[in-house]
Amino acid sequence: MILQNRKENKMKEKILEKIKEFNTIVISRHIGADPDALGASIGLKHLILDNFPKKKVYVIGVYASKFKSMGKLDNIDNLDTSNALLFVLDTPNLIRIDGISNINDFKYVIKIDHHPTIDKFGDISWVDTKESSVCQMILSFAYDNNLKVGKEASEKFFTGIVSDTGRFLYDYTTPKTYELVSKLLSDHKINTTEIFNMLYSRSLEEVRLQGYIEENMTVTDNGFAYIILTDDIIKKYGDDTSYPGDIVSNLNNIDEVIVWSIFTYDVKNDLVKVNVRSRGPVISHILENYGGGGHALASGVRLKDDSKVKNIIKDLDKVCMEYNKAND
Ligand SMILES: [Mn+2]
Repeated sequence: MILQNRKENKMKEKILEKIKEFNTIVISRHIGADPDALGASIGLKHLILDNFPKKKVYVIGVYASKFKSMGKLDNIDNLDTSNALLFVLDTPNLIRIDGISNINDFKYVIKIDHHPTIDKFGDISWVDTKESSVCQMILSFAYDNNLKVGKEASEKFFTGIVSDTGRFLYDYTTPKTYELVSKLLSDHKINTTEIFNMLYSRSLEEVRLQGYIEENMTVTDNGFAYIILTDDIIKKYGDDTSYPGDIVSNLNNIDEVIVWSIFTYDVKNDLVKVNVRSRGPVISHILENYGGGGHALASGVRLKDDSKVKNIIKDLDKVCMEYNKAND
């Protein structure tokens, strides 16, 4: 443990050195931005500028209208990146980096992530699957290096930690998480109510879609629950294919269910989105087999068509069966 910490502290020192060394810094994160990815990127930008106001820092990627209040994103179309430092946050594989076609266009790359590694990349790669969120990692980086963490950066980090821990529910919420958040809230008067409203207020359509799912999902004898949302259903409940991605986390804590999944036909983007959660069996490897991935207990994949849907259902049900057998 002490060795692990020593290694981590070295890494944090080295990351700070690189921030000091480069004048142009670009920050990216995974496609389909979520509050941790956005909070970490925008928070890191504020953190760098709070401490090194002369640096040029850009946060890139596709804008997420749902989280627009978290801050503006930048455009680097005309930026010469050959002497720039690139941060890739919260992204385990190259293909999911938002807004960057080739990381080799940058002089130096730092990866910071808490997903299991899929692609090894980065001149520095700080990956720790025990961390609740990348926001938590960057916050501890800031405190350990005695950096000034301003109010805006603190708000972003708080938002990401709250969101990725499911409001301190998931088991990688550790004493360290509470310690960091406690310091953060002591240092700044943060309007947590506003942040919780932004994260958790939902449209009536989305809530009704959740009702439809709860009413109509199939639950197998092995404890696997799933539903397939066709285009008709999506249209009936507001025509927004991002809803299932939020809803899936709310189906937790059902006695009869240990793994659950939503398959969503996204006709506009011509794909089938698969969101999977578990409160027992590890499911990430199954989704990796189909080209997706994520965390051990929270994973997903985007399929080009529905030809693999039946196989995924079969594989997930089998994982549940084996898990039940092993834990009988
Ligand atoms: Mn994350």
